[in-house]
Amino acid sequence: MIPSKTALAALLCLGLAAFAGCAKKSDNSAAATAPTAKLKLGFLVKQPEEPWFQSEWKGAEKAAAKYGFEVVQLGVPDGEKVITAIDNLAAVGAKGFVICTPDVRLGPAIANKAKQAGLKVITVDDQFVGPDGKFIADVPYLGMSASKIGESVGVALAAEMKKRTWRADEVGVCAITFDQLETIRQRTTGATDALAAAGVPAAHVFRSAQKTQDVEGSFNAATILLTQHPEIKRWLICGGNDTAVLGAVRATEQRGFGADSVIGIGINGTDCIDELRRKPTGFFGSMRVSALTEGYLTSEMLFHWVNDGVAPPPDTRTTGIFMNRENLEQVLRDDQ
Ligand code: FCA
Repeated sequence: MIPSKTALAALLCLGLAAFAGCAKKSDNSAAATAPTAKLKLGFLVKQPEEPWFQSEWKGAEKAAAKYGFEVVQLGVPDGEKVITAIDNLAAVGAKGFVICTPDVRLGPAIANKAKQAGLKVITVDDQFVGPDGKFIADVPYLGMSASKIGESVGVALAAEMKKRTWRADEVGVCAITFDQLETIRQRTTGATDALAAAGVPAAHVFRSAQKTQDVEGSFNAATILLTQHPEIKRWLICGGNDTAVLGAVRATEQRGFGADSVIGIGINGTDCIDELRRKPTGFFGSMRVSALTEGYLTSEMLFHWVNDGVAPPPDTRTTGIFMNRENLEQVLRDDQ
């Protein structure tokens, strides 16, 4: 079940209360015995209900176990929660945090707040944007090679289209967009560019924006397209992540399209595992990127920065591999 925002807030408070209690205890014992309180580092994510972010947290825990720090995992679905989380991290003596922000335009406020509180910041997935609309380059970032991964979605869609002997001029492309997030814009553009290169006419590429980055948001965006284009009998679906494609596939099913007339390929490879374990659906596969590795690497970089004074590289990119019903279990075994 997806926890409500109120429930998340309550959890956050509970977590922090427990946390403040721990910090107090160890302060007392530190005075009496040895200064062995563990270093605390935060890992803040915009959508804690999304398996992608839960996998990043797992990766962060792996790094914490290796280097002996404590990772404080907090869900920050809006700006207010981010600010409260930073205050609380500072209050318990944390030294830094990794964040996937709920809104990239909060970047300058988050960076300032962290600086005032003496916390180091690394961004993961969604890069901070300044008031001039440009990325804030002096906050280290780690994320997907978005255009390349999008392009490989388009190439894989075209390959499956050809395998099924569908003609490039008969298919419709349903591209679920979320252009306010640059990494997502690059992914969907990469996919549609590759489809154009494979011969799909521009007039058959339909883009529809999600209002929210979840299954419901893309279901609604896709339903608009399907209503507008009853002439299309075979659909290729792409989007910024798995949930974008899942929602669109559900929308096609509601209109009577099955696995034989839809090819949907997502990105992440974390939010589609149950789907790929089911009998074939229009959700054909996903470009799997290792969220575990992203969580691990960003936490490791933060640890070295705080502990050893080694600043992280400004921009680190990850790549993906194609995952479908055939290689799913093997890919999952290889990424643990
Ligand atoms: C964005 C998306 C996530 C994930 C991440 C790498 O934050 O919303 O689903 O794809 O980039």
